[in-house]
Amino acid sequence: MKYLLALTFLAVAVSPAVATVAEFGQCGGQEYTGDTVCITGTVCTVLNPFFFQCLLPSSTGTVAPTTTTTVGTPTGSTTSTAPGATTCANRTKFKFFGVNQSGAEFGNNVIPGTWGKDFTFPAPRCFFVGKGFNFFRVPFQLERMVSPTTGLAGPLSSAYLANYTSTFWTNLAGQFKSNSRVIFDVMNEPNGIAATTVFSLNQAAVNGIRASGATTQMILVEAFTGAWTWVSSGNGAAFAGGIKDPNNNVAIQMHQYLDSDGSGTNPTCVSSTIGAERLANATAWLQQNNMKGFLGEIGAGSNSACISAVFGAFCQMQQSGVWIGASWWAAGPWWPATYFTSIEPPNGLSIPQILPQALMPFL
Ligand SMILES: *[C@@H]1O[C@H](CO)[C@@H](O)[C@H](O)[C@H]1NC(C)=O
Ligand SMILES: *[C@@H]1O[C@H](CO)[C@@H](O)[C@H](O)[C@H]1NC(C)=O
Ligand SMILES: *[C@@H]1O[C@H](CO)[C@@H](O)[C@H](O)[C@H]1NC(C)=O
Ligand SMILES: CC(=O)N[C@H]1CO[C@H](CO)[C@@H](O)[C@@H]1O
Repeated sequence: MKYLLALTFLAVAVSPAVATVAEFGQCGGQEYTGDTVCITGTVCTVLNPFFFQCLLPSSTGTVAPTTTTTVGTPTGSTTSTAPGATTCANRTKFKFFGVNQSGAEFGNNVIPGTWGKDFTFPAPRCFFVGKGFNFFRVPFQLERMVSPTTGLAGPLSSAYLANYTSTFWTNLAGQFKSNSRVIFDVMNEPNGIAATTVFSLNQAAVNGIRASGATTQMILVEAFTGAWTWVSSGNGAAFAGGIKDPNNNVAIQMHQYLDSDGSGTNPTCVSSTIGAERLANATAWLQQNNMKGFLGEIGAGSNSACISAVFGAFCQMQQSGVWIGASWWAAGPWWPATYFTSIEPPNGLSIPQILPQALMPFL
């Protein structure tokens, strides 16, 4: 079992330097203001109104005009010939949008484990901040933070905590309780516990966090199962009463993968519409119960069905008004180069296609 914290960075404007754009780099699209000249051998290719990309000439797609960075039609009135869902009308942007940063929770069968061998601390990623993302979900291992021999009430491991804080929060001021860039994420996917018990444990965590003096930050509560079975699993009934928070700043975190069993282990998506379909029930539940949702994990393969499915999921979320944020699974330096949902720069498999085509349109 793992406790998770997540934090947000304020987005920092990055002025693009004048340079040629590398293969797979962005070279145009709606609201894009960066460089438009592709590196020799590649051409600026229109993938959708939001994203033109430097690709080898053999790639399919329309070559972008060389003199403009504003080609593309406004959201909602498109006449684009791009295939599949590429526009999303009448949406409200997420308050928080980012990635999962894995590493400190790795090696969970070796406690406490050795830094650099069993686990690591991912460095902050300007790559994402520069693109406009503002949220990082940072998992850690509970048994490393609090030794099993002293139990939950024992002291925090100062070495683990120090690396956690120094690696991620060097530039963030103060203690957690006064740090407005922190969001508490109570526990990742609590599994094998009755939904009503999970609800009670989350309520206890919220009570404890507020009692510590941390009254300003948002708290995300989770249960096990994906959004698609939020209601049918009994979580909906257990959480319908609502977590009581004196500061009224709790959202419900759910996860959703788009492969056949919803585990996020297969790069094949069920269909190009499975994202919106799997979220529909949870979206309706949030609306009916007047609650806010946060999609803490979503990931899928880099193929056209998955790209459309992820686009459709985010479109529904932003049109619904009840989802305040999302984070892509996953970044972190220890994912193998072949990991199909990796968005770790520079070569993560999600960077060339899903990032520009299904994530960045929703920034
Ligand atoms: C946009 O969505 C809001 C909320 O659902 C709705 O009230 C409004 O009429 C919509 N506007 C358009 C142009 O569809
Ligand atoms: C913290 O990081 C240092 C390297 O910066 C490493 O030597 C040490 O083992 C780490 N400790 C823990 C508990 O992660
Ligand atoms: C969600 O699905 C359940 C069945 O699993 C159904 O009973 C319920 O009506 C659905 N809720 C909404 C809001 O669609
Ligand atoms: C698909 C996937 O690997 N999901 C993982 C997300 O991260 C949590 C831990 O933070 C794992 O439990 C999930 O399996």
